Amino acid sequence: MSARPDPNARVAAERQAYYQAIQSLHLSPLWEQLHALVPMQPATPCVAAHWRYDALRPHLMRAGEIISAAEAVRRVLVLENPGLPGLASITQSLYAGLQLILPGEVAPAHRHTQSALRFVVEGQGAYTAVNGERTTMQPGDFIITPAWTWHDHGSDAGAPVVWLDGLDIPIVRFFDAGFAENASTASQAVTRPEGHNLARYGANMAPLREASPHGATSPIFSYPYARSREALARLQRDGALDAWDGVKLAYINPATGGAPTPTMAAFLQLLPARFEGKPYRQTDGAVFSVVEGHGVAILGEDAAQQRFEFAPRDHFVVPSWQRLQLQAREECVLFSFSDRPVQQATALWREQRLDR
Ligand code: GTQ
Repeated sequence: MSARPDPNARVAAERQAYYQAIQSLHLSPLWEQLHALVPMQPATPCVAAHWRYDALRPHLMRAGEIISAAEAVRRVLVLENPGLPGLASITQSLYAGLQLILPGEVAPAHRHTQSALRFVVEGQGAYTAVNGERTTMQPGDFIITPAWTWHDHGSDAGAPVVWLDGLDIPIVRFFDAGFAENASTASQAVTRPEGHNLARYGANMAPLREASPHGATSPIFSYPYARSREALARLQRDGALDAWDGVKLAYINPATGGAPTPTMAAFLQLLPARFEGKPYRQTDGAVFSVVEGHGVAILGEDAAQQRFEFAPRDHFVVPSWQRLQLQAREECVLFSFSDRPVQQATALWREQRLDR
């Protein structure tokens, strides 16, 4: 056979030589990567994952034996997305972890430009201090730490306390805008009695002659579970049921009506017993913390479908644009958070509510 030069091979070789020639000038050809850079729909490396509390709890308690809160500064097991190894991220934009405080411990005061939220998972009687005021934690309480505010955690409780930490660490890393400082004392001075904050901002009222203390972040730093839970129960009694969400409310910054932090939105929802939610997808990947009840989260579809049978205190993550359907065996309450305010501020957020 005569060796005819293959025109395709010749072109390919010519292009490879060209790519090599421009590489040293830090130039690269867009046409080789356009489809990946501008995808037809979100193509995230983040995967769906489920952390069962029963399986994880012994390891978290073991952490309490091998290191103190004082030495660890924050004794946390990071919920790391299996698709994002080494990045300490649960989605591309968000960090989540479970923090343990034992009786008598203090997680020392510091501040950072990352915003944080807490959702109390187990135990009661630990506290978080923000801005000279402490809030005592009860299971299901939603607590925020505004960016650049001094905060320390501690416990006068008789038993371990565990909460979910949600932070915008990957967003701040993306913008290279991270600053942090350690305080000179482990516990900040308490200058206001507990509940002062809620009296000033938590009754749909506000002080007359002062601006909201944390700018774009909610002036309320603790949203007690009892109140949020009662609102959901009342709406359920009134029949205000959504076919996709059950009864779902968003936590708000009362000064703006928007999300409680500039980067993270948070939600609480009730699924009545035997609820079979319709499927939906949203561009904000979401982290769920199960408060009450057993149910199933059905993610994806067809061969790629995954079923997470969840129980109280379990956590799971739903990646961006992944189909999700929620089913409740008994009455369930779910907390969730996402980067929705960032996506809305940048006009990126989308959702699709599907019929089947
Ligand atoms: O409580 O300040 O899970 O700074 C990670 C980083 C918690 C906190 C985390 C933090 C904190």
